[in-house]
Amino acid sequence: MLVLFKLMGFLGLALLLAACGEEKTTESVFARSAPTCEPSVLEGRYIVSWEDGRVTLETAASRQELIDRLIEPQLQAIRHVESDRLLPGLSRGTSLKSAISPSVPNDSWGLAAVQADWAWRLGIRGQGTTLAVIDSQVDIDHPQLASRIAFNSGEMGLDEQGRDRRFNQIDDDGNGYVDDYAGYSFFSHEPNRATAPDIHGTHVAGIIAAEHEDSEVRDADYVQGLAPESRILPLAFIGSLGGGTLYDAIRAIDYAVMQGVDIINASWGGAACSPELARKIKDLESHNILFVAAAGNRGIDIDRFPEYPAAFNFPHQITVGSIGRSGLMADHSNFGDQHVHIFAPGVDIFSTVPFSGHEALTGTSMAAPFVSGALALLKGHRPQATVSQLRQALLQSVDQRHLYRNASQGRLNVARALMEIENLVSE
Ligand SMILES: [Ca+2]
Ligand SMILES: [Ca+2]
Repeated sequence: MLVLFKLMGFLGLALLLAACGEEKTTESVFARSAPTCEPSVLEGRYIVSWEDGRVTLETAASRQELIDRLIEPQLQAIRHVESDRLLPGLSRGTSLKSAISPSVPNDSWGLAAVQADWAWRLGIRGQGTTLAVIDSQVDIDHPQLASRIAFNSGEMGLDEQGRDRRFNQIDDDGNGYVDDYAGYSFFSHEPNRATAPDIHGTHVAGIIAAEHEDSEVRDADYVQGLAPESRILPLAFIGSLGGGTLYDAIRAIDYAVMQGVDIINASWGGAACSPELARKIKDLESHNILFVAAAGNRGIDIDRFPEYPAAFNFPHQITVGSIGRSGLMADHSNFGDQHVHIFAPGVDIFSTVPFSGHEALTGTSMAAPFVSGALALLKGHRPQATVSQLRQALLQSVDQRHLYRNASQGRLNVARALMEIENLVSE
């Protein structure tokens, strides 16, 4: 609670005032934000949070015009208002393919380091779990991902006119989204519009769920997902700007809740600027959804220099930093004795990329999906486990070989985490 109030104090005094029953005014509904947030403001775009729970995007020529036209007449119906912003996303992983010998294309040191095959040998593969990858566009046609997508049956097959429901521009299942047969792309900001699959989201999805090939004869470029029988719900909001908008991130989170996912992977982040984003992520706990965030790639202590969502520190959140092949923390990785919870492999990680490709990338964006995949294994093994039991099993079973600067002082170990969840939750 203390963290929440600190956060609210920093992000949105208006929220706190409203909660204390102060008179609402056309000025008090505006969330205050730190000066560091100002550069990310998208001019003329406002996120309006209504008392009935809706969140809408409103455009206005100026703040005064918004007040006169919308806020003043409907003041009692409005909870608060904030500027839409650009969430910069994490610096994109560096492609290292050229630095790695083509003769060892599927180097999977990360999977070995977390002892993933211990789970697979027991048949524990993430069955029955769904993970939202809120990121850039996932390549849903990648041969190692196509079977792992959480397709929406209500937007599949033929409609009454014999047209393919996937592309008929009709919301066939009436869930408010047209043709959302394979997740959805949330691009409300025209310059950010993306249509082609992107390397970042595709790589993250593959670390979690890339299908395993049973054949002894494998493609040279074969990778293995940590939870190869889990399903990925691709929710794209990071586009050509190299980031995404706050409003689109909020809508993607809402969609993930609507579809009842088990885990959200958030390999993105930036400045602390939004009370509404904090509220949405906080609310995930009541839906029994785990929120996994990348710690960030600036090599800094986020206890002192917080980045968000990494540093929200909600009880259903796990923030992940990176280790390299040596087992030591990677130079790029953010850390924090309170706000980072665990480390996982995040250097030279091979995974899927668009158009049937595979590449090695580096960053906490790669470490977070290791933890998401591990949670899918635990959840698949003990479907009745609560969010707090899953988180506890993961964080109590870490390898503490080095003096890691995170709350568990450890790094991911899948084998030990599985033993831990068996201790916590009986069959
Ligand atoms: Ca629909
Ligand atoms: Ca349709």
